[in-house]
Amino acid sequence: MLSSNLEIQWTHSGGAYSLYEGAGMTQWADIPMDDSDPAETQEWVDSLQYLLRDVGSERAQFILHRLQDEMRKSGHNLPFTANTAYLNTLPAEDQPSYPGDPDIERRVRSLVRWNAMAMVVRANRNSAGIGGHISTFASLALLLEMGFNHFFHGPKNGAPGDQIYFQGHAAPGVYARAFLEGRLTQQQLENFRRELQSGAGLPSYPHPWLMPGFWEFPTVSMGLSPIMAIYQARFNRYLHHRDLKDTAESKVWVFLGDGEVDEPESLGAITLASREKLDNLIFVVNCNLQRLDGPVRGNGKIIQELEAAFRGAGWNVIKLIWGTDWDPLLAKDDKGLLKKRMMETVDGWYQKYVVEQGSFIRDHFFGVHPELLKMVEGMTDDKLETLRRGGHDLQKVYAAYHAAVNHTGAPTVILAKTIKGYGLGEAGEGKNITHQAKKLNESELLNFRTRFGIPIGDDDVANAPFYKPADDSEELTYLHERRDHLGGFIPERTVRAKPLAAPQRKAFEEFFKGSGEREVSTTMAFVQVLSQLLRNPDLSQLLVPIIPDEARTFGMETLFRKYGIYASQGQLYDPVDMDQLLYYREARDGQILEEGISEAGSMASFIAAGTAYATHGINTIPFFIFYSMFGFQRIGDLIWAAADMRTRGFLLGGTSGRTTLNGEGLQHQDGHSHLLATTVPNLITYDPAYAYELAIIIQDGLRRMYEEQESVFYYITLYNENQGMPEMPKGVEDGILKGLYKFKPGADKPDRAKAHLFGSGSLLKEALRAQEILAEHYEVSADVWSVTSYKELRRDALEVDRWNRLHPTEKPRTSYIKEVLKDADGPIVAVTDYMKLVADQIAPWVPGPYTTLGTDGFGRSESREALRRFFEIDAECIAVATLHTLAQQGTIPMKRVKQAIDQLDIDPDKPDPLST
Ligand SMILES: Cc1ncc(C[n+]2csc(CCOP(=O)(O)OP(=O)(O)O)c2C)c(N)n1
Ligand SMILES: [Mg+2]
Repeated sequence: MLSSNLEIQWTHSGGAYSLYEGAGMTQWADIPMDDSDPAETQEWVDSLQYLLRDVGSERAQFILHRLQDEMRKSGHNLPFTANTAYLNTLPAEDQPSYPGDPDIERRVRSLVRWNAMAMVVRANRNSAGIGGHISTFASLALLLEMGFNHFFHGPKNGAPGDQIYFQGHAAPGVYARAFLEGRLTQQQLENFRRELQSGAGLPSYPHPWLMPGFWEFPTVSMGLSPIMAIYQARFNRYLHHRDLKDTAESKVWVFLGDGEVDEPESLGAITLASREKLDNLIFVVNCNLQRLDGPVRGNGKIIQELEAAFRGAGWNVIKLIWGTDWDPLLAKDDKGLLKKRMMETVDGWYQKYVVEQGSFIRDHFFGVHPELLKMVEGMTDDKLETLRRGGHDLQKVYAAYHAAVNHTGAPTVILAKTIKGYGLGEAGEGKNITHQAKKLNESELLNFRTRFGIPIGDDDVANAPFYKPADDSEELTYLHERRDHLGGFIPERTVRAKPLAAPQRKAFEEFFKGSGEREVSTTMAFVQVLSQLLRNPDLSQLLVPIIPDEARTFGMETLFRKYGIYASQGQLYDPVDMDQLLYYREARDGQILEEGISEAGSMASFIAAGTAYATHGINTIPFFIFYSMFGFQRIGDLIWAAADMRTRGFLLGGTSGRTTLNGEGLQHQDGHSHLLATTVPNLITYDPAYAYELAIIIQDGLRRMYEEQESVFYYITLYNENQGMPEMPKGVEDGILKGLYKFKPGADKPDRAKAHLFGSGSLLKEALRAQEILAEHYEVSADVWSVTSYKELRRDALEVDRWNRLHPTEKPRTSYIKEVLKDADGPIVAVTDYMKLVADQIAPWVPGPYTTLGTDGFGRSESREALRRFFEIDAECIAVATLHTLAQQGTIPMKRVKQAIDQLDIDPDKPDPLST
């Protein structure tokens, strides 16, 4: 037994501490502690120790497995633990020899550290409050530099290259390295966080939008990079299995914070990675035990918690906790006292050891047991203070990475224990404030300089100057040699795919003719457009349909059989519907990504597919169709990341419209995704009513994104209401794309009052019915317009206004909306199945009175008809709104409106949908 019941008291100058070790023998796992026969227990323990000592660990493992088997066979449960001891996973004796030059690498790393720190310090001196982070990279420096020197592969000479997701707040370290590599100028570093300065600056974090030749992945919104990376690794497999690209040698590395794992997205998809056996994926969790405010798990151990989660999910877990300094101590630890102490100490204490002196560590950590004290009696306090953690130990980090890249059959996570603000000393190393440390005073700079041996003289240090050695120095020569060897600089974003010719408009002629007697929805029309593209020999292979378990809702099961659902293992069973034409066919080369119920995962797949033009030089074209309600409001941040990343492709918001999706009620009925979509600058949004509009929009989207290579992507809403699709009127293509065109003029009768009705999507139908009501009963001639995109109309009008404002003496330009409505006399009433604000977007440019009708308020489970009356957007309400606007103008008397309300059977005292 390692210890008996025991409570140890010891004192320290700072006060008294006590440690309760718990009852009974040392526990690694949660097992019952009543030992009814200690002598017998000891026999078993002795046998095991004999095996370990005299035969070997493999034999011991075999015996334990056999015993477990026996238990299971006899129908008994086993105590479960997903944890191993709080030790390095890789035994010290199995470490591979180090292939690099530790000394030069240390010098390079030190320079990167210095420049990264100087970048933040200088930025904050020049511009108080500009911010920046020193301590994250300080903890990560070796973990990244090891990758740069030995593991990260660039895409040189046709190699697929690796994809590296850098911890966002460590960006200064990545810039500092690129500075040494000669890829960034001193002026850029000087203008860190000052992007608008002349000579260019640098964005705070990785943003491909802002540095399209440098950053590949936006990683700073915590939790997104792990999920994006998992699906990136899976997409690499997809490309491989579909023979689109050989990605066998490509690895995806993700560097994330230990605090970051609290974001649900961080761990939310880890079972996909193990299920898919993604051994091309490596997570490195920078376990510096701190987040922004304080410890990540002060009362526990984040590494143990993550080990259990990842092991439970089937990952290969490599714990990298202790540096080489600890190996001799552990070798002496026959009784397991040190291991026990390591295990029982919580992270809050480990953080404290960083800021305390060696004497404290001796008293507090080793002082709990005389034998532990004895173990370190030959070591000075200084030595105890600098006992290294795994993530700061060259040999150990190399061994972990080496094991990770060679592991097969499962993804790997490396849980690397580090120190936040490593090297900052008094300026914040390990302190709770370290995340916010932006400035170092003179003595702190001096200490940093000395600790890392930066060749800057005492007189200069206070300025925190950048330092770059001569191009032919040993350091830079080494650095370049390593990157050359590994395939070029990283990160580097290059658009490798060639422009792809989009199909001509005439290829979509079938959609221009109308559906005749047949009633179809725009969702069905979309599936037909997609099917047609899938038959196009030039595009077919590149299309990536993505669905989160809603294919049947959208009528896409028709694609299952022909194109197959991607499944890396193929189909290991006979599907229940195999005898049917449209059976659920899974295949290794399946084209459809059926992602299960994960909009976040589907979006991550969309991003991987929509950026493959850069990442892999292949123009894959994703079409991600989802319930529009579960798009922007659920995964809006991933959509924002997609925008930043210059993702191309089509997002399709199915079952859209607060009244068109009837029956489903409050949580499903979307009346605002178009509003949220408006916030994404490079997203082109459309709300089409008819099949021909949809076809024109998709054709143009393909042209703009893949032929013209514009950095835009599309959001198109689709409805599930069937209707006869009309033939495309002549000459409307341009209007469809610009956002507005006249669909059906009213009767040309000069004696009648004139009005204009704007309708979008399914509500265009109601506008057309209102046109009839107004003509038949109220002598109003209304033109009906289809508004396909309020966002596009507004974008154009804003651009024109701005140009006119900044060019006051030149001939003013006219916005499309003003141009197209210049002869539109009479009021305009707009109706949408979205909130009124969607239509209100264009109010400043609309001539004359403008009334908007929309679906503000919570949805209801009801029929379409009842819902449209409830939200006051049906034809009758449109007619009343039109008459009211005409009456406000003085064109007709108010009492006519009152009559209409009665005649059209509208209850004037009905509840207001906005507040009920
Ligand atoms: C989604 C999101 N929420 C909050 C933040 C703000 N934030 C930036 S760094 C940070 C703490 C990070 O801690 P950790 O993940 O442990 O990384 P470390 O800096 O310790 O390496 C927080 C909360 C963010 N970037 N993203
Ligand atoms: Mg942390």
